[in-house]
Amino acid sequence: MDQLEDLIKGAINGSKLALSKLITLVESNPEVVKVIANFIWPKTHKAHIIGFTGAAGVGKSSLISSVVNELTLNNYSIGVLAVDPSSPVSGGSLLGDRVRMTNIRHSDNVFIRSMSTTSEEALPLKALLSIEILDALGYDYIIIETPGVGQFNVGISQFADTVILVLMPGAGDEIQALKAGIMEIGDIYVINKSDRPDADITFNQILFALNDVNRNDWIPRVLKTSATHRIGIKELINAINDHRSYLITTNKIEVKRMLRRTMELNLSIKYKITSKLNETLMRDPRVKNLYDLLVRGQINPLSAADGVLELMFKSN
Ligand SMILES: Nc1nc2c(ncn2[C@@H]2O[C@H](COP(=O)(O)OP(=O)(O)OP(=O)(O)O)[C@@H](O)[C@H]2O)c(=O)[nH]1
Ligand SMILES: [Mg+2]
Repeated sequence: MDQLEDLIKGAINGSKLALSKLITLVESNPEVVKVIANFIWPKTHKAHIIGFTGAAGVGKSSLISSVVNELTLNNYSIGVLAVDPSSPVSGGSLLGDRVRMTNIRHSDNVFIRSMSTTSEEALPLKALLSIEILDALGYDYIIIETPGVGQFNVGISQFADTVILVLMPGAGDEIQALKAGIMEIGDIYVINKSDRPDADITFNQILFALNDVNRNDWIPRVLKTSATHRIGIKELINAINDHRSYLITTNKIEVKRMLRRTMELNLSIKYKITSKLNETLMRDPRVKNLYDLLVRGQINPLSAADGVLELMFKSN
C-alpha cells in the first residue's frame, strides 16, 4: 500500500507516469481508492467536467483535441478521459486506435487516458474515480469522451457539468428519431464538420427541435464547428465557460456534484455486489446445484436467482 501513497504523491508533484500507474491500479481494483481517499475527497473541487457525446465518427476526439489545444494556450491544465466500449481487450492501455487525439499539442498541462469498458453504464466506476483523482490533483478542465451508441448516452448529464452533444451535417433523421432522448440532455449542441454541405440545414433542424423542449433557465447553445479546419473552437469554449458561470451563479454546480457522488455510490454498490456474487458463485457448490437444476428445467431462472441471492447475503 506504500506504493499507492508514493504514486499519489508523485502525481501531486506533477508526474504523469505516477498518475498513469495510479489510474491503472484503480482500474484493476477500485477498492484501492480507500487507501488514498484522504488525498482525494476532502480537496476543494474546482475542475469543470465536460462530457462530449455523439454517434461514432462525428468528430468528438478531433473536437476535443482542438479544444484542448486552445485551452492550453491560456495555460489551463486539462485531463482527458476517452471511454471506449468497443475495445474490451485494451483495458488500461494508453491511447487506443479509435482515440484520434494524436494532434494534441504536447504539453505538461495535459493528461490523456483512454479507458475501455464493457459495461452498459454511462460511465464505469473506474472512470468516475479517475475523474475524482484528476479533480483532486487540480486540473482545471476534465473532458470525457463517451460514445453515444445507437441511442445517445443519456446518463452523461449525471456526471458531467456541461454536456456537449456532437452531431454532423445530415444528422436530421437521427434527430427526428431520437428527439425525446437527445433534446433534453445537451447543454451545448455542436454541428461539427460544418465545412461540409448541409451544415446549415442540420443547424436549423436542431434549433427547431429544441423549440419544443421546455427547459428552465439555461437555453441550450447551438454551434457550428469544424475540428479539422479549427473553426468555431473559441466560440465553443466561450459557450462552455458561459454554461459554467450559469451553473455557479445558480448554485446548480452543487446539484451536479451531488449527482456525480450519488452515481459513485450507486456504482460502488453494484461493483461490490457483483464482486461478492462472483466470489459466492465460485465457492459455493449450492450455486452450482441451482445452475444444474436450471439447465434441467427443474427451476425457473428467477427462482434460481432468488436462491443465489439468499446464499450470497447469508454467507456474510
Ligand atoms: N471534414 C471534416 N472531417 C472531420 C472533422 N472533424 C473530424 N473529422 C474527421 O472525421 C473522422 C472521425 O473523427 P473522430 O474525431 O475520430 O470522431 P469520433 O466522434 O471521436 O469517433 P469515434 O470515437 O470513433 O466515435 C476523422 O477522419 C476526422 O478527421 C471536421 O470538422 N470536418
Ligand atoms: Mg473518438
